[in-house]
Amino acid sequence: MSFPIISAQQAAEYVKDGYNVGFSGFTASGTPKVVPPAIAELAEREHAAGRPFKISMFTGASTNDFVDGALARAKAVNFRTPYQSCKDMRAALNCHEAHYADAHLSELAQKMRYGFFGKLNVAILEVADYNDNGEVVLGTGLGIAPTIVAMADIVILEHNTTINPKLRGFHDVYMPLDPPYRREIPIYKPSDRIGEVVLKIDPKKIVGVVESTNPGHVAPFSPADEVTMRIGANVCDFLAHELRAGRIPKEFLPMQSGVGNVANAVLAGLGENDEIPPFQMYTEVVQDSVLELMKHGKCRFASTCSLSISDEALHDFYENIDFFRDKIVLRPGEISNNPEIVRRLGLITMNTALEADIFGNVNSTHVLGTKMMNGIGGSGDFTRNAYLSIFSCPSVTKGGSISNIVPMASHIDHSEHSVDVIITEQGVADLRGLDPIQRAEKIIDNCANPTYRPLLREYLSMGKGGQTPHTLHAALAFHEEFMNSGNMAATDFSKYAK
Ligand code: 0RQ
Repeated sequence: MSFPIISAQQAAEYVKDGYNVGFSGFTASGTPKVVPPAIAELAEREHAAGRPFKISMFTGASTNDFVDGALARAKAVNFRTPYQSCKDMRAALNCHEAHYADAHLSELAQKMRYGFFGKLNVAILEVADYNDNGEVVLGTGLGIAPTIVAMADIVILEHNTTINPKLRGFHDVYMPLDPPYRREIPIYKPSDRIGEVVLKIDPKKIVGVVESTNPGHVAPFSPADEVTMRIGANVCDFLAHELRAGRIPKEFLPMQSGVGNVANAVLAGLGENDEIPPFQMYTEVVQDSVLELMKHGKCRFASTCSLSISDEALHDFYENIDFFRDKIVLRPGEISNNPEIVRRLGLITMNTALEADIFGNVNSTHVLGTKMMNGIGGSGDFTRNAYLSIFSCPSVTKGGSISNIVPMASHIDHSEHSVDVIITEQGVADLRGLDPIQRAEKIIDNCANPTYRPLLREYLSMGKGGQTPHTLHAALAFHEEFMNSGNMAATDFSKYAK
C-alpha cells in the first residue's frame, strides 16, 4: 500500500475544531514544520468566517515557531501540554487564551495512554524516511511519537528530505506496557538498546504524506559570558572535589544536563577539566557541546531524546554521521527521562533554577510566582531520582534588581527533599545532610549575591522558631518589593517586625 502524497493544506483539512492533536519531536528537533502552519491558516480562515477553530496540542516538549508560534498567533489553541518555550504561546497561556497544564515529560505519554486527556484524533509526525508497511525513521527528536501513533485515529507524515537518511539506526523505539502488565525497563547502561530502529505505524491509519524541505532553524548559543563561565567552573570544581572524596565512583557516573547557555558552559568546562574522566550521558537533550566532547573523547556515549543542536552543529553531525553512530542513541521521552532508569544508573543531574530559596526549594517555572516561563520540562524526572541533583543559576538577574536567592520561593517545582546542591557564580552550597537553618546559612554565604546577603540574614534572624523558621507575613517581601519599586534590594524588613 503506498500512501497518497498530499499538500500541507490537504493535510490540515483532516484537523477539525475541538480535535486533540499530537506532534512528534522534542524541542525543535523532529517537530513537524509544514502542516502546523497550514492548520494555523485554516484556523484563521475559519475565524474570519465566524466559526470556532481551536485544537488541543500534545507534544514531547517545546517545539518550534512553526508549531507553537503559528498556532498561538492564529488563536488556534484550546489546550497545551507539556513544556513550551515560545514567546507567543507563553503570552497566550499566561492570559488563559490557551489552557495550559504543565507535566513531567516522562509522564505525559503514559498519562495520554491511561486516557487522562481523552482520545487522540490526529498524530502529525516528521519522518526522515518511510516504507509502505508504515515503518518510519523518525527525525532527530522523538518525544511522544510512539504513543501518539498508537492512540490517534489518523496519522499524517511530514517526510522531510533535508534529514540525512543515514539517521536510520540511531533510534531505539520502545513503549512499555501499561500497568498492571508493566515490567522493568531493561536498560542497565546508557548504551543499552531495547527497542526498534523504526517506529511501526498501522498503515491503515496513515492518510497521507506531505513532502517537506524545511530544515527548521536552531540558532547557535550565545558565547558564554563571565557569569555563565563562573557557574560552569564552580560545577566542575565541585564534581572534581566529589570524585576526590570518593562520593562519585572513579569510573564516574552518567550525567544529565538541561538546556541553555549554563548547561552548555558546564559541559564545555567538564571537557577541559583533566580530573574528570571520560563520561557517558543519559539525558533528554544533546547540545552542541556534547558533540564536541565526543570528538575529543571526553564524552563516550549519550542516550537522549533529541539532538537539540544548532544548524552548524547539525551540518557537522551529518558530515561525520558514521563517527557518531556508535556514540548516540535517540529514545522516546518516556524512556530518555524515565525515573526508574535515572535511579538505577545513578545520574548526576544538572538543571536550572529561576530562583531558589534559602531553605533549598527551587522554582524553575514561574516568574515572580505567577507568570509561566517554559514549564518543568524533564527537570523533575531527573532531579527527584538523581544520585546527585544540582541546580544552578546566576545569583541575580535583571541588572541585580532581582535576587535569584530569596527568603521563600514564590512557586516550588523541586522541594528541599530533592535538591542536593545549589550553585551560582558566587559559589557552591552543598545541602546534603543539613538541617534547614544550616542550609540557609550555606546558601546565603556561598550562593547569594553579596548585595542581598545582609537582607537574607536579616530575614533568617527574624524567624521565631520551628524547624524551618519562616516569618510568613514577610516571606514574599522580596517579590512584593520588586512589584512595588522594581528592585528587591529595596526590601525593608523593619516594617514586618512585630
Ligand atoms: O529573561 O529572557 O527576558 O532575558 O528568565 O533566564 O538566565 O537566560 O536562563 O535561558 O537558562 O532559562 C529556568 C527558564 C532558565 C530554563 C529557565 C529571567 C532572565 C531571562 C531566562 P529574558 P536565563 P535560561 C530542560 C529541563 C525548566 C526546567 C528545566 C527552564 C529568563 O532553564 O525553562 O531545566 N528550565 N528543564 O532574566 C524573574 C527570576 C529570574 C528571571 C531568570 N528569579 N525572576 N525572571 N529570569 N531568573 C528543558 C527540557 O526539558 C526540554
